[in-house]
Amino acid sequence: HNEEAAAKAASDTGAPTIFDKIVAKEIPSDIVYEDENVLAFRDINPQAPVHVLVIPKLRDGLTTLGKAEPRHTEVLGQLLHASKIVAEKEGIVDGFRVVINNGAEGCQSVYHLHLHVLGGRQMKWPPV
Ligand code: DGP
Repeated sequence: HNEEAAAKAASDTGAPTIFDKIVAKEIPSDIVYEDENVLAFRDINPQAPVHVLVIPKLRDGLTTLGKAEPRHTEVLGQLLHASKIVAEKEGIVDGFRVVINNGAEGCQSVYHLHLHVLGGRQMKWPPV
């Protein structure tokens, strides 16, 4: 599958990603929620009627969740809480999914930590 192949081609080099430009508003995005530390914007390739990415504005080493350190616990909590705010704003708070793809085998393609907030349809389990 092409998307999986593309994800597997990407790797955690620590290079800046497109999300830096989205945070800096150098490239446009459809912002759903923003505060001092967190930005949430619609995924360009939505996998559900609601598909929003929630990211830390400052990557601070969090290319992946796998790089998390004790200093990141506060922002990790802010990201989860922002996901709930997004779900509320989008009217899906009673049924939604939060996903973090980690690394090539986890199908991660952008190496700036992001939570996918998905909903607006019946989700399935397992997610395959
Ligand atoms: P992941 O595969 O978990 O690394 O997800 C990265 C997501 O980022 C993917 O669903 C598509 C989305 N994405 C990539 N580039 C852009 C962009 O320039 N704008 C927006 N809105 N989303 C993007």
